[in-house]
Amino acid sequence: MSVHTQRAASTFPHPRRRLPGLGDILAVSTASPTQSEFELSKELGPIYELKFGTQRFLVVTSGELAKQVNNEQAWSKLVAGPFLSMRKNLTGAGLLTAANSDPLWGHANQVLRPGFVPQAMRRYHGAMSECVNGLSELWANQTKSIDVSRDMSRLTLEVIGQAGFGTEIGALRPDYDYGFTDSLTRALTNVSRSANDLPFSQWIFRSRLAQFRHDTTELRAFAQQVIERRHATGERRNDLLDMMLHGSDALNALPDENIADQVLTFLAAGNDTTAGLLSFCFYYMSQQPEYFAAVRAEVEDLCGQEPVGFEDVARLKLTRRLIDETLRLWPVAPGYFRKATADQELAGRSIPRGTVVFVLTLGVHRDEGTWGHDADAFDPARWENSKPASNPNRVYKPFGTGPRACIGRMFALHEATLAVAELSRRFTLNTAGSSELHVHEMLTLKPEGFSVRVQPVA
Ligand code: MNH
Repeated sequence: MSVHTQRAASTFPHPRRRLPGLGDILAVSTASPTQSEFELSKELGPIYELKFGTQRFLVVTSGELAKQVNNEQAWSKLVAGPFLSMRKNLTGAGLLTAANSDPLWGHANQVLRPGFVPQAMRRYHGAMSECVNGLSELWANQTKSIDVSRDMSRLTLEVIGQAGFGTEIGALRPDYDYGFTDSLTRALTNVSRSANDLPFSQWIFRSRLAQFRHDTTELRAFAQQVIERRHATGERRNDLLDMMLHGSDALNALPDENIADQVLTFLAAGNDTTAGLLSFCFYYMSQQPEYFAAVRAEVEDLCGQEPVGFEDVARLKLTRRLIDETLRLWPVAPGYFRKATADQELAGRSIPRGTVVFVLTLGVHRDEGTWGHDADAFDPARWENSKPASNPNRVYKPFGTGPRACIGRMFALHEATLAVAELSRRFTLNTAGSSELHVHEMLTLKPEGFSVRVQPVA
């Protein structure tokens, strides 16, 4: 076979400057891969090919194509790219990074599922409320401007620590040093950047590698400590850690070494995602402060002067629309990998079984063919008459799709709705200085350098 016919097999568009052997490393930014993939789709169309070394996959950004790839009959989740790097370097075979065929996935899914059903949120509501109040107290005494993303990470870390593992982390103490939240952010940033790295680049960036080792050691030590403390006290609690350590009548406990992987997975998958969601939501609200007044009115209408209770959260419709619309424009987990389980046609070309596709949610959620000409506009009202699940083509997928979709969806939405409601009740956030949105990519997305002044409600 000649070189020429091998080349002809690639019938999908791809970036122009493709380096022999290395592929598309010049076309996709290491610091912000998914944002540059979105830009590439404007040039190359709704389906194109990327190649990094020996990895090759298609990027899909239209609702039409996403709909096909979401079909469980012919496609399934693949652990690839940064998720593979995360499995190797951080979380092992945790729920997020275990292969579909790994028996540990099925076992952990069965053990943990009851911890995430809607009724389970009732158990976490108290801790969530307390943490939100803790942040309110901090803000009430704050005279300087605050970095929203960093404070949201403190909130979400304390929530998962207390609600999930019965561990008080202290992230909302006034003198908190951001040590652990920053380690987590750095570790994930590193996982994200190393995904498209060349094999030898870790030797070039030795200091980065040393920092990464330090961060992962700290994170793992935390996970181990959480487990050992519970072992030592023998305490039984109705939380995620208890489920993993003890299983149930019908299910064995998870293997001890896998429990640490799961604790790290919850931190890695659940912390900066929810923090990013809250930060983006507050960003849009700060651009149109009447949203603060609207949320305030909704909460007062429903709860008067009482705290937002467990049942109230599901009734905060306007607040929830702000969150749904935020996740449309900034799906903080900006895409997911799928693998074809059968030969088929895609976009008019034949593709073999095994073809890998990255569904770029960031693109699909802004596809004009799906959302109309104002696809780029923040407009919570678009959710008034349609539920997120019944959107055109059913391609609104901030939490992924199929059996491997986000297990923490309810947890995140409950926490975020409660936090937006309670914080808006007490404060309006005004952007201090520039209000341009800069987005940091760390596997997940979050606003960078978004600082505000908190203005207490009179
Ligand atoms: Mn979460 C999987 C997005 C909050 C725990 N999560 C996923 C996937 C997306 C996702 C997308 C699917 C990834 C893939 O297909 O490869 N998650 C989010 C978003 C938020 C979020 C946008 C917040 C907003 N996630 C949370 C929280 C937790 C959590 C909170 C835990 C407390 N997520 C997970 C786990 C998985 C996952 C665990 C893997 C599920 C599985 O494969 O079985």
